[in-house]
Amino acid sequence: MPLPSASQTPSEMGAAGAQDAQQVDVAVVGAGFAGLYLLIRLRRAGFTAVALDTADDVGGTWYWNRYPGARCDIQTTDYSYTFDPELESAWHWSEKYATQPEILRYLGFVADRYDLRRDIRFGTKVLTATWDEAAQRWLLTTDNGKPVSCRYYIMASGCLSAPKPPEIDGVGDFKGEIYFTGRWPHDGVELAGKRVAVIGTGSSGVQSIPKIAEQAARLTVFQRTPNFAFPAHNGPSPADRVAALEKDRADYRAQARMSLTGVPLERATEFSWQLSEAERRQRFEKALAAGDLVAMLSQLWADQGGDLEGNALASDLLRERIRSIVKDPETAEALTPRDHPFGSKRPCLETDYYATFNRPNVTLVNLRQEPIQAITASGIKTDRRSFDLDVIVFATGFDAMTGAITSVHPIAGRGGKSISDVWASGPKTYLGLTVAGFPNLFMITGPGSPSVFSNMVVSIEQHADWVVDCLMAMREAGFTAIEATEAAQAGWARHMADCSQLTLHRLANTWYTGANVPGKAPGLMPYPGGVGPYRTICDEVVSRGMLGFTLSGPNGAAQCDDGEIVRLQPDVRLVLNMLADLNLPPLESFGAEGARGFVAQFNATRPAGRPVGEVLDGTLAGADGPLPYRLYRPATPGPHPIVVYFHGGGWVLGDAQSDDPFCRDMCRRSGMIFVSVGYRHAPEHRFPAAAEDGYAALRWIGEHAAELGGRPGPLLVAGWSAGGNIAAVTCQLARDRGGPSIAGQLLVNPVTDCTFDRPSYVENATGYFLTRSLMYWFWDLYCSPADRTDPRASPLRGKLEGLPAAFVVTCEFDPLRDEGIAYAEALAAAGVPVEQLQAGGHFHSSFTMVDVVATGVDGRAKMAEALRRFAEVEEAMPKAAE
Ligand code: NA7
Repeated sequence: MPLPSASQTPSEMGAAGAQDAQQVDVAVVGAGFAGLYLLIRLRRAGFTAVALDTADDVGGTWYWNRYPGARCDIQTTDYSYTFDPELESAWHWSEKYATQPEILRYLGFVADRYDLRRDIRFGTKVLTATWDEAAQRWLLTTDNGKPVSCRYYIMASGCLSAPKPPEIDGVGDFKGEIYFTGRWPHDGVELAGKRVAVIGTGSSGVQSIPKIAEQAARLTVFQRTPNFAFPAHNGPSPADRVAALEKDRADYRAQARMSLTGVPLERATEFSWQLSEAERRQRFEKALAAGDLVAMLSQLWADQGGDLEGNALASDLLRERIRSIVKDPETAEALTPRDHPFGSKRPCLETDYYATFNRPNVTLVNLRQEPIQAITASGIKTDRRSFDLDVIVFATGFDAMTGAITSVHPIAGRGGKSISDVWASGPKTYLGLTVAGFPNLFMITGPGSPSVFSNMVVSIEQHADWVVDCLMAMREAGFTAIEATEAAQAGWARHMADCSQLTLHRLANTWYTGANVPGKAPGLMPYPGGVGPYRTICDEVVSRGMLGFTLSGPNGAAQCDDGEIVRLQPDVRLVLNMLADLNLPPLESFGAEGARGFVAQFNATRPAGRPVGEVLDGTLAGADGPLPYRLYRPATPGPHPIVVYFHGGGWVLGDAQSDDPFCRDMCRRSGMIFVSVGYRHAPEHRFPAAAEDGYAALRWIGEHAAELGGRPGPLLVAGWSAGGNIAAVTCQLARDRGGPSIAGQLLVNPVTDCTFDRPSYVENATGYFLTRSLMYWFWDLYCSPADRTDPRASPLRGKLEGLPAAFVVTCEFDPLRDEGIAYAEALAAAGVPVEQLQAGGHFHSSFTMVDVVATGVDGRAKMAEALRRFAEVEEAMPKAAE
């Protein structure tokens, strides 16, 4: 079959090629886990299908990666198809972690059991894929046999299928043997008595190095970046895991599908600071003994994956283990990862990896200290020495995710657009499944889907099910083309970016972010929001009428529900879904006492806040008697600036305890004393009690600043929600009543006005926890309608000139959003220096739910910076508190 010439239009190519093409409904590239399952599903759904693979048998990644020691590092209980219980009982894995040959046998067994080989064209490379607009079909040219004309084209080409080129000068000069772990010869390699080099210490290097060391006369390992690795403890599958699976297989699989990683392990919920050092070590030892990636990545403490301090505790324990095994201190140090947080780069499971460096025939070369200059005829030359070699093994990895699509063959979509061009600045996808401009093209575990952040088999089954269900629904409805919209795709990119804030992946150079391939556009490629949440999002796309897709068919049939599937921050979405599932009665229906009890009960279930230098409770003079306060002092040497803080709760609820995590966090971040004031509540004390208490507290704190450990000079004022209202009012009163002097005000989601008709009140009236009717109730309890226009209730109606500089925070999904923005704008119009943070995807409680809404971190960091600017604090905060 001749290649299409560049001058041919897609339609011409389609018309010419299509004549003698193999006609199918669906063509699939790849005959690994994904391709095989797709064939099963497509066939059962009544579609004609063909799979094409360059290999001469099934297996995909397990066909190619045959290097010594190659194994899966997800346990076999979980790394199996789950779609057919009979298949599960027909196959028995021999070990906890299956070897490459056993996995290949399994896939062969599956291919035979479902008679799949008859629909697979082995030894066939697809050369081009071109969308034929007129025919509304894809035309594939191949290097072996007929072209293929298909309605739908599915890339089941994996994530790590395109090996990276060597990237080192002189490879062609080497007179010895060269091998790539990802393309290992099928009949093995004789290494006995040879001088062998391995370049690369990712999973392939870590697995193969101990095996190669056993065979080779000499092994020299060339390491650029050490990885975190811990023992696999391979052997029989652990009894508890097998028992859990066998007790209720369906339930076990269902839990896996809704878990974050595709493996149903409970994640740690306690934060590192809630555990003693001994408890932390005990957890670490338990995870170490489990020999399980998912356990080590998720079962130590809740803050291990997203917080640098929590992560450092885990990283240190792993580093300590390396020193305990490797005898030569210099080698141990070279093997110790120090340039990335644990988990931000793919950790490895090892079997005798570190111990291998104690062998007399093994040498580690640290390329950070002596880079490779060139490969020569006789071996490898670094800038310090030369190594004579018989064999060089490249374990240098893959052009991951995008490479597995773009390097298969050129793909030309609508208007001849090439997918490589469209992705030149990084992959753009909708759900990691589809790409705008490429109708009827699907990717299984593509960039933008959980893929390599998950148990691949679970993700593959979910994707294949979603795609085939989609094709069936289209057939039913008479549609023949489907394409993601640009808006949906852009929304997915934003959601991906939001999710990645919850991880530390941005702090490492890895193949997850494209950093391993010179010149590749940087950006996190796998979806980091978790398998379960991702599945619910895909399902929601369907239940909302294929949101974000254009569907079309013959006779002008068309449908497009455009939009973004996730507009909330990922953790806000989870919190709101959880609250919706609880189906709680409205807070206002409890009455004031009942609502206070409910909030207290809720607060009791929250984890203890993060430690600060000191927390002490005291009493200050309010407007009409003593008031409690709670003071948070930073651990740094004082005196510190003082922030007078007012908690939220609609003037009715809340106390120091309710806003305790926020105060602790802000105290740590700003390096300032926070004094949380227990002002009087309505309905027992109606307007203006809270406002007057706020001002009285400010005065008292100003007068006692030195005793409290405060720095001489102006105070700062802050508050959230109704507390933001009191903070704003307090600033106005301080200006009008002769002090004390205030350096700046931080208003977080403040109540500023008594009007309820701004758009945010309408758009966010229900569904975002703080409802419009709850706000009505708060206002009714606090303030009679006649008093509401008083600036002490509605500061937006007051005089704004001469107020302290302000930082005003508003959230997109908050009824109070627009009055907060209105206040910021009015302050600016009155000549007050104002900065705004309009937080997209957040709700009213995002910033104060410190322990739950981790995406609030960035906002709180900005608030702390603003406070420090107001107070003219110049010295940098210690790193750990950032
Ligand atoms: P990885 O994890 O990408 O590892 C590749 C290794 O090769 C890694 O240590 C790289 O160092 C090193 N490397 C890459 N290019 C070079 C050059 N030019 N010079 C020296 N060293 C280099 O691939 P694997 O095959 O081990 O594992 C892939 C995945 O398969 C694994 O994560 C599991 O998901 C299964 P670097 O870290 O880039 O400095």
